Amino acid sequence: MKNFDTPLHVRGQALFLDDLPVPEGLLYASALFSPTAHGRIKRLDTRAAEESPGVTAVLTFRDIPGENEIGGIIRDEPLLAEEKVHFAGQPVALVLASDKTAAARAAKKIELEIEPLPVITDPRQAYAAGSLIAPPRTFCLGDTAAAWDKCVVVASGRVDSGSQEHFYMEPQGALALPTERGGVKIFSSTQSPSGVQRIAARVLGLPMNKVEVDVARLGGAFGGKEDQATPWAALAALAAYKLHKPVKLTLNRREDITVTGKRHPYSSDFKIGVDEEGKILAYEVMFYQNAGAAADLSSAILERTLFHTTNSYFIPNVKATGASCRTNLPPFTAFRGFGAPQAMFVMEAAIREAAAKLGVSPALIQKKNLLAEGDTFPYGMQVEHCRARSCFAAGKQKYAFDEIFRRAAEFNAANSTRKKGAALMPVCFGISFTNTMMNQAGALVHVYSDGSVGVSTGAVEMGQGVNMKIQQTAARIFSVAPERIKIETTNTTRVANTSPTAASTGADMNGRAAEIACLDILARLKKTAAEQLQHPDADEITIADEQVFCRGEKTTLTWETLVLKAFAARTDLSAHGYYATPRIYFDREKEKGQPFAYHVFGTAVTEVTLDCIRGVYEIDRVSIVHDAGKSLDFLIDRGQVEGGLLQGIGWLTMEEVLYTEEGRLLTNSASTYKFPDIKFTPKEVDVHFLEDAGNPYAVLSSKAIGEPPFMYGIGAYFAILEAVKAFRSGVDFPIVSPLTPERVLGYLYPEG
Ligand code: LUZ
Ligand code: MOS
Repeated sequence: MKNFDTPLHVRGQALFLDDLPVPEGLLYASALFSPTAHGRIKRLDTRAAEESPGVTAVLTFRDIPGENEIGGIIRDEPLLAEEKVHFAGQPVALVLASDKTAAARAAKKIELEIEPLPVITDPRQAYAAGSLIAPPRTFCLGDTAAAWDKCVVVASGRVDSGSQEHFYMEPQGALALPTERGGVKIFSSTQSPSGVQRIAARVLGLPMNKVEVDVARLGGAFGGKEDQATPWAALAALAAYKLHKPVKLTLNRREDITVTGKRHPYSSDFKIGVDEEGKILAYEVMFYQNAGAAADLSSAILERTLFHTTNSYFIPNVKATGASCRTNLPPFTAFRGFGAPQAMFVMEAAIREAAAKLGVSPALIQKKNLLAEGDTFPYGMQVEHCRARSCFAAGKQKYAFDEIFRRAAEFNAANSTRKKGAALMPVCFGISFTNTMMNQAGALVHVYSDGSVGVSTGAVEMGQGVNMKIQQTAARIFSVAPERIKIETTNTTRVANTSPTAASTGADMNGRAAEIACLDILARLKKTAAEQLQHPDADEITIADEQVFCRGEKTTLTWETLVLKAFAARTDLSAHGYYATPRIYFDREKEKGQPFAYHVFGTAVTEVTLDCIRGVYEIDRVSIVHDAGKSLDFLIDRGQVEGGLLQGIGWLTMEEVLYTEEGRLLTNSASTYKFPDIKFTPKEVDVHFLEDAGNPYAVLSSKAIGEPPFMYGIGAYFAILEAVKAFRSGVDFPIVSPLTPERVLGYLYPEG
């Protein structure tokens, strides 16, 4: 099956926010952003802007009828700045004009005077100053203090991982229409329609039923639109509500990069102890998360960091502490992996330190400590249906890991200016929102009298193919052609109180909700069929390929005639489905529980070649064994694995987000912020899906796919580092990402 959106994308026919037909009287919005990272607003004069040609109005926090507060988890973020600004890029005022240029021009005429205050950009500095989003949290297993004595090697170190720009193709934006009786309808490029609805209602002082949010599709999101699509939607809604006019607010690329949050930079300290066989006996880690100026999702992201402290390994004694540190940078936010990649990067760095000290290969320690069935995570959950070892074993067999390392060593012995490096990267990622409450989903299914089907769920299509998977699910339940199933836009009036499409759970949970609704209708149809066929037992009716069977025998009824008969017999052909992930819970007092429905496993091996004169590197090959359960669609899942991998490689190698000490972003365009392009892509990517891998905890035995593959990219960092060490041994390199060619060159020639 091909993704039904693909032909639209290729022809340019897919409608994104900026492609929606423009309503009569549309006003364009342009925001004024704080140029200063921290300061007190001394003067805000909008008169010149108001008199600028084409301008209808200029709005500030004083125009907000409800609460000037958009914080989701912690209420610490105003929509529009009041007395103070906390980061460069914070919205201060909104200009509405008859065209985009007039709005942008007028925004520049707003007079804003800010008295600067001290700026903190470093999380350790914020921590030392006591500037925290929430109290630090600690996850413990066993007793690390008692374990160090039993270790033959104890290594410690510091790891710094950088930020990452989402660079979704479609920038942030929203279109808001005033509706009858003082409501608003918002078209938003958001992963979280209900989140937008809730916050816009709060800002406008309206009940949620007066705010409707509709989402057709997003041009990418990667977590960047989980929380941070909300301000733009709320601002557009504010203007539409105040001015009784349709309003469109879209950020241009430079604005988007500058003012929106990105992946959290982390700085971490670790200590690891192993025995003579390479068994990890103890691991301690302290994570300093750079949260930026407001909480946003930082505490949830830190929680996922703690959950993924030990990645795919069992370690009997663990102590992991995380602190979310408030700085004066734009609030960092969700990004594919949601804090887990940062934790796994530290774990892998620690393994390398221990391996070097013990005089063994990192692969030996990795293999020795892989999770096995029933092992306990530091958060108390026992691993079930564990596939850490089967993925590793399948990879070892299929890709001959030992051979890869041997060939690299051989190459390095024979070449002096080019070096090869290789690294293994096992991944174990927990599936479910770490906040148990969020693990629920709804669906609304209509079968129309002609046999066509409309399915609405809370899932947002952002290019990841969730609509395909839901279409596939409905088609399989009804046993009809997929073309009969239309996936509707995501709309808060059809499916309410939805969780964001995030945490890789979009298809798992919304697919299940759709499945439940479809099964409901199917049962009614079977009952009708039994009546029509004068057969006593509806359980003996089946539908296969649009044909109705009774006790396995073909009947005169088809899908279409059955639906028509059911309609004539006054049968309800609509159903609402609801799904709440079973079994999960988490006790935040004890920091123990069963937060995840299940885990996704896999192993990657990455091979690179380094040019030791220039510091540039090529990724030769990445070979992956991935556990996708019974994939709903191998093409889509393969695309997710390849895309996640490349995004992960980009995070740790070339993508560098740089701020000045004053908290101003330097890398604010594609000319200064480099992300992987087609030429940087590994020359070969081999994805092997683990065979015979079902999964009882997601729709039709599948597994979540979105985030786990991102972390295979971590292998590239350590493969490059291996190549560096082959050229320049005996030097202790700081583990800092991204490992840009510039940084590699510094490692190759430390003397300068
Ligand atoms: N979003 C969220 C997420 O709100 N909670 C999560 O646990 C999560 N995990 C991954 C990605 N987004
Ligand atoms: Mo996400 S990082 O699943 O919005």
